[in-house]
Amino acid sequence: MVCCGRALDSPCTLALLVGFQFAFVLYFSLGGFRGLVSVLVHSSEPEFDYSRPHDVYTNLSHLGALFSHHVTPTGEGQQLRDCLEPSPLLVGPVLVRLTLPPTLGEIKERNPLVTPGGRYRPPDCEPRHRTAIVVPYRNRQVHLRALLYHLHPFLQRQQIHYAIYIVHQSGNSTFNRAKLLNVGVREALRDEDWGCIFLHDVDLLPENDYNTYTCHPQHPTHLSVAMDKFRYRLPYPQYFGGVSAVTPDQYLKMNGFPNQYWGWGGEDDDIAARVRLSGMKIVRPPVAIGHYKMIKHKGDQGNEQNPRRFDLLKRTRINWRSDGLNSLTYNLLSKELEPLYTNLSVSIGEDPHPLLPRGRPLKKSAIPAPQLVRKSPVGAAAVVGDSRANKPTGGEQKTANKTRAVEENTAAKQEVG
Ligand code: UD2
Ligand code: MN
Repeated sequence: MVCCGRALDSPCTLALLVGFQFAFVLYFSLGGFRGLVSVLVHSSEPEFDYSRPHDVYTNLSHLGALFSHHVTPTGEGQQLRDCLEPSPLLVGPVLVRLTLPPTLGEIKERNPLVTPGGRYRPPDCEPRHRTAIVVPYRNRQVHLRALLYHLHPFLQRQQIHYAIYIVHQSGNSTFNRAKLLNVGVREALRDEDWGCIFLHDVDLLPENDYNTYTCHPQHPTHLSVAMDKFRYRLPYPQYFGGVSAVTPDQYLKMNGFPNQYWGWGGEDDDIAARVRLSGMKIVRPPVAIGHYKMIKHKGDQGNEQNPRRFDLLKRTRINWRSDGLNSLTYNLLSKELEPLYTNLSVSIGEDPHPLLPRGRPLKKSAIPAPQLVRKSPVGAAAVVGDSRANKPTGGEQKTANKTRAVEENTAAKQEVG
């Protein structure tokens, strides 16, 4: 330090100046303070460049070729190898098309391997995951087309066996998202022994295909952790809205979802509370992966804010065991295997506390008499207009048995609890 006490032109001062300059340049080239911290403290978060997204149909052309030449990749009768994990088809960030989605016919043309009901199995390997995507729905045709255009290729690149279920609330009564989800889970499990069930808003489009549509074996997963709507941050720690996933066992453990939330809001927080009350926790992908874009929209008629949601939330602790999968009632009006999705049209009854259009409660005398809804007996949903519900075909028998076992199991658990 002796030499530094001298005049400005001393070699030591010069060296110090050059040193500072170097440190300054380094600091900014590493992205300022944040960059410096991430270099010094090694971060386990993966990094993706969202400024250069891939087309969502990238890497799928070889599947189209397999289809058009009717080639079985490993030869007739030969067993397929297990699909690799992670899928070699993944690309990371994908472009989200928010406006003017193609027609359903055009989307089908781009997805030749999707079979009626919106189902898919990888043709060239044995899938490791079986996932049902359940979407609560009413009157959002443009959003639905955007979702189908985006989600089909997104899931095919993940090489999973999947199906998309649209649970359409028929009639004009107040929308009930959580109850529609309950219906979707139950009906999907009657179809097939799904290992994982996704609960998916129609207007949310995933931006990174490393966000795999699979379940954690022990805990419910919340996938939409970073949305453009919330500036790519989790709005609050218990947040469970948007896109989440459960295994059938996890779903049973939490007695499904509440049936009493009519109108907008609260049901997602109730579901999050159920996860905790039933002894599980919420798991999430890293923020860098769980990116979603939400198609901008106004509030829907018939889905006004639910003024009772805060009161209901105070009672989740008391209500969750009696309100849920074990108290679910509905009428399945129809089930159609559309080219890109399974359409479940369902009557789920009336809001017992309906609102006037501007969100004010109706006077009691003006409330219509409650619709008589048949309670679905354990193991057989009350189905109208679908004879297969009473008489399952051979193929359906296995999964129907599994559903029944699952439902009986719930009943048993309920008694113990
Ligand atoms: C938030 C949550 C959502 C849910 C909702 C409160 C996000 C990204 N999502 O969504 O998961 O908790 O708040 O209920 O934070 N829908 C129809 N037709 C209708 C009304 C609703 O199809 O008329 C469906 C559709 O799938 C939609 C979902 O219900 O995406 C949620 O409704 P929203 O989009 O109006 O509510 P939002 O965006 O505030
Ligand atoms: Mn929305």
